[in-house]
Amino acid sequence: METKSIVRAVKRAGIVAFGAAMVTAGLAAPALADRDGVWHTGEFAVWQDSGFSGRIYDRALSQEGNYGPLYFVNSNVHVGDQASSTANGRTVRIYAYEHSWCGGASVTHLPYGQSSGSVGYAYTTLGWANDRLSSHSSATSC
Ligand SMILES: [Ca+2]
Repeated sequence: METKSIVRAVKRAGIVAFGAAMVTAGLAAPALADRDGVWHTGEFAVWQDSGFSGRIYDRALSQEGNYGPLYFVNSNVHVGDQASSTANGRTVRIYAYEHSWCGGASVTHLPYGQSSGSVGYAYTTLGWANDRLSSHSSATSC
């Protein structure tokens, strides 16, 4: 518990540092607003419906180990096994998993804006993973 809190604090600090670096470089800072119902640069988001529509869960974390207890923003609908489209606004590769805690098969999301062949940073439909995603991480384990 304590370790997870520290990890989260470190990740938040990293996000702030990233924003400050962008401002310093003279680039637009990401309009980051965690779980405000709008996907922003820096956030990994899942939508309940395909085409990036319907309820959303937008979060500036590289890892959510268990979608089970999470709710889409401003709703009483759980995120687990409900996602139909996804987008990675983070600067790291994110894997979205079939099961909680990085279990089962995964869908690779390249860093924001990147694509290579059939692999991209965003998916308007999820194919086999439709209504089956339960966690995500920048690592291959949670
Ligand atoms: Ca947001």
